Amino acid sequence: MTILEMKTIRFGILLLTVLTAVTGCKKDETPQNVPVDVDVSVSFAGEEYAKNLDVEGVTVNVYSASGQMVFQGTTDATGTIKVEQLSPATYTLQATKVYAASDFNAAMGKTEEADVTFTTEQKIVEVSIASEKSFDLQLMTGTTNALVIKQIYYTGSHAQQGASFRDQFIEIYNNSDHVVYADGLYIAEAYGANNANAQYAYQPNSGQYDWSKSYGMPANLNANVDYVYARTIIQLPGDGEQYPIQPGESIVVASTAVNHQSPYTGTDGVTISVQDPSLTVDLSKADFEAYYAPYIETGRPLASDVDNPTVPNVIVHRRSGNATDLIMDQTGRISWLIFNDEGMGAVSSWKGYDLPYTDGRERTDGTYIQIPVANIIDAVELQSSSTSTVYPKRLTAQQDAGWIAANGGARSSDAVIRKTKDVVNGRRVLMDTNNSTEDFLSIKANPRGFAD
Ligand SMILES: [Ca+2]
Ligand SMILES: [Ca+2]
Ligand SMILES: [Ca+2]
Repeated sequence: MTILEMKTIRFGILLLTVLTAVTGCKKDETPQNVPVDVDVSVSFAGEEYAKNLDVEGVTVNVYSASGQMVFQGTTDATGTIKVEQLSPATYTLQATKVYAASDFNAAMGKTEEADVTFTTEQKIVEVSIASEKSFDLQLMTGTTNALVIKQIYYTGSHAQQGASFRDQFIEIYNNSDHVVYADGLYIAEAYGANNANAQYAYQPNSGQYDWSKSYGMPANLNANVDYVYARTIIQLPGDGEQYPIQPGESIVVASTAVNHQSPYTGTDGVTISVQDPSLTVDLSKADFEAYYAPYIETGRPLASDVDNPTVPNVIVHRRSGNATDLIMDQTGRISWLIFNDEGMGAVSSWKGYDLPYTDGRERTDGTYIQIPVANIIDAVELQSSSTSTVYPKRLTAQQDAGWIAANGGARSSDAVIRKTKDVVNGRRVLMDTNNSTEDFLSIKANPRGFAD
């Protein structure tokens, strides 16, 4: 719509309103249909953005109830725009700002390769002479969904005194006010480079693999921005409505669903026990567990990988190398995500690619499955520790602008967990600004616990 058209429409609305007001009003009646001016303000969700990014020049769109854009403009230095002469009605407000990667990186000290888009929710508002006259919109990267990764216990516990990698788990939380089904949910690791090696091609800013150079990668795909690449892929079972998660409740997916604090018998008949039970956790009441033995065609299943008959097993689509259980990288150099297969068909039919060898060698074994960003529900970028070198990110700012690390590092009994943002009618709403540096903190692993 051109400005002239918009002006014409606005004039039309105004004229109609004036006519209605003139013909419909009795002497001492308040005119209900006179146009009103409203202020729309934007702010960035998350302190890091609020501190470093400018609220000026953000595009604000106003749509009618039927979805027609009735106004578009950009915010001033205070992040506000006045929308004048809106006729009383229901409107939808939304704001957008796109940063070129170089601008975003300069302002934020980041290593993004592609444009970073911020959007707000579509806020539905009633505008009338009696209504609120100012509205706030929060700018965020990427999307937020009902299900979020709440806790990742990837470090495990002390190799001798604790349970090493055996007690690892991922907890997934329903952050919404309605029931969500866990059935069919996928969990995967986002794989990537940690060090540069002349064998492979890398992206210039992030230092991450340049997957567009992988053998057989279609040239029309935005291989580094629109996809992530995974080795481990597991899926929760269920027929669609078998595993409801209530609002404010979570599910725990255990590597092995036993009480790791007590001795148990391994599949080889040998007792597995820990010297210091306080270092580990009880996962006997987990909702799901990874039981890898049925998937191991060659080699020996792991003795500690027992099958708790009361805890349903996940479907294992891809194992990391020859992994004999769901064993997460205890140093945290692998990030984790949950996703669905909407519009894609079962993950078993998805394409995989190998690393981008600079010599262009043919590799058709599809080691790393290509997961569309559009199918990602939530993702968390992990690093090896909160102080040392930051490894190249696997996720763009549209999934996770930051990263988080468990304080104690590998085998420390520490987990990363999402902070609580709000408590609404007793239900905790966890923080999800798609920046895990701000959304997460480190605690001693505590299945179904909360950070704060
Ligand atoms: Ca297991
Ligand atoms: Ca089981
Ligand atoms: Ca998120």
